[in-house]
Amino acid sequence: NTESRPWVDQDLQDSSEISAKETEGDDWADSCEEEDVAHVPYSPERYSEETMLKKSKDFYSLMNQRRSVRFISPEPVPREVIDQVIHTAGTGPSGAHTEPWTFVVVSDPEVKHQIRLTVEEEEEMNYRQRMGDKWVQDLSKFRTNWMKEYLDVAPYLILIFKQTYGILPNSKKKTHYYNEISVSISCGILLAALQNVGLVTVTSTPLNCGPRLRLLLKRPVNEKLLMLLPVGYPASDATVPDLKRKALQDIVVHI
Ligand code: IYR
Repeated sequence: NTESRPWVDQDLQDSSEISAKETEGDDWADSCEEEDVAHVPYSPERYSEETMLKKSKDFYSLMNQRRSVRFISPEPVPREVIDQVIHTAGTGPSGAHTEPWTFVVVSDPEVKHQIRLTVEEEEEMNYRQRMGDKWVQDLSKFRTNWMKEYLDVAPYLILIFKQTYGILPNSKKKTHYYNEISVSISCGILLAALQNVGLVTVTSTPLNCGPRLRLLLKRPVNEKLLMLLPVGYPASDATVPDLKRKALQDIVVHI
């Protein structure tokens, strides 16, 4: 399977790469079916070294305040802000510019509740059986469990799907190179964009919920759930574990 798709690095394999097998023998587009594109000049703003340093520190300070928050306020958030942060996430780089992402924004209380029921049912089995004692022990300091009140309470749930392949207007399949890492990068940009507007989230990757949530949200089979982000303002009594981050010298190597 890997042989036929050389862009799939062994280390980047995931369950969706394996399940791409099921699509074998289907009608894939040839690259000649896509149009050529013009190359145009690019000259973005350039800053002085002093300004660069200031901006790099300011951005660090903003991002260093980001925390995974599991206590979210029900207070409404402007829909336009959510749309705009997703617009920003969509600026991410992607394999062969395939933009293999779908952001499903759920604000309907009934659908949020269905998502909660699904996630809690699967997470209870994850914590009780699938994850195993070591994993559950490793998480105990975060005081997480399978109960996810934020899935009802947060004004928005953003479910990020990776499109494992595209579907062209002629209904042939289009290869989405590096779709998992492309969408993951886009999620990182989304987290930064949320932080930038003072909203909070927790990066949840609900184990074993993908297929059920995909069906619940009526998404096509080429889409696989990558991440679920409950989004809102932090609850006034929100707490976070008092974690420390690694020092710069412990994460960088200059050669
Ligand atoms: N997905 C579960 C468990 C979990 C796993 C890791 I790794 C975390 O850093 C936190 C939680 C949950 O959301 O509770």
